[in-house]
Amino acid sequence: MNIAEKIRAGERISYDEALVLYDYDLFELGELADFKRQQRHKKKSYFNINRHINPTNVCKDICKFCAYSASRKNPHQYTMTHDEIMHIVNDIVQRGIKEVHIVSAHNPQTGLQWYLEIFKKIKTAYPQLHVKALTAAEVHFLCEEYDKTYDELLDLMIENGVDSMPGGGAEIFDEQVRDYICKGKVSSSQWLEIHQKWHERGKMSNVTMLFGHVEKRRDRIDHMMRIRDLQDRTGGFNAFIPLVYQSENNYLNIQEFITAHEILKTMAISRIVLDNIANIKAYWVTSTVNLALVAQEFGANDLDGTIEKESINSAAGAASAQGLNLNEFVRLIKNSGFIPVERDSLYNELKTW
Ligand code: V47
Repeated sequence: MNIAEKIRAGERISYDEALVLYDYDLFELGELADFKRQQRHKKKSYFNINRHINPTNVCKDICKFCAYSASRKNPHQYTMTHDEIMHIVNDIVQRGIKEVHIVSAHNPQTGLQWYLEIFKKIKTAYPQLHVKALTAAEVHFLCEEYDKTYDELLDLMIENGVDSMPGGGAEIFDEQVRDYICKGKVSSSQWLEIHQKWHERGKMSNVTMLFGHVEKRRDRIDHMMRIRDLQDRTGGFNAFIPLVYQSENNYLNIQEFITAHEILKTMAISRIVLDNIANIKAYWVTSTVNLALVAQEFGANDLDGTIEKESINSAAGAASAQGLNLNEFVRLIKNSGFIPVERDSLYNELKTW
């Protein structure tokens, strides 16, 4: 059987075979990825109505790709008070938003309670609002800073009302690349250990991959393989999210940008390799909306959400400082030939638009 036959027969492909897929013609690869997508989701494309909040940009870490952190190229330092955060949350709940995605920089000045108590305040006021918060990178930072074990911190997150964990901070798991782009932050094995422990508590999370910088194709496949291994053991990942590197205002200094062709190939391969993760997210913030719409034909079945406001990727050049209008979002999905299905944060279907 050749690789394409194996994929159509539902057989798992190896690291070497996944690497060979990059040499396939883009449209042949797209057809294979679409075959896998349609087996699970037919023509449905998921989205949710969500809001991102990034409460502080003060950061102890020094990731080269980051334009958001005030310790890098961003001179505008800020840290929100809980009242400021609650003001946003009060407003979004009134407007029907169902998920709040809270991710911060690693701020050593606020104390642990500033990070945790806000979840309790939100959950007490709005038990039905899904709180997706704290990346594994933040978890690791807080544990080091405040002398907690991962187990202790994850339990505190649950006690305070965190429902699921976002997939940030995974970057690229290859240790050499990781050392170059974000030395000193949570290591690959620590990132995976934190998510494993979270899944063992019966909780779900996402996983990202930052690509299009110095990594090679083999590093992306290695990243996917490490994710597939953990997912085999826990089943706790809801979605895989390939994040396209944004080049502005940071210290990575990449001269040659990744092509749309390579982005689509990577999306398609992730759909094929990650046979145990139901959802592949085309995150329009970093891919552009147009390419995310095309990616629906290359394996992606999820377009994240309306977002409203986003600070991390937009600091590096993404057009996401403001989110997308809901009706416009729905119209775009429909016009691209897919069925817009609003989902909740755990991928239960809420409404077909
Ligand atoms: O971890 C930072 C990335 C991530 C840049 O779980 C950059 O549903 C591109 O993880 N270019 C945070 N990316 C965002 C994130 C996320 C986003 C949407 C949904 C979910 C989810 C998670 O942003 C960081 C980092 O990998 N990032 N700088 C940059 N220059």
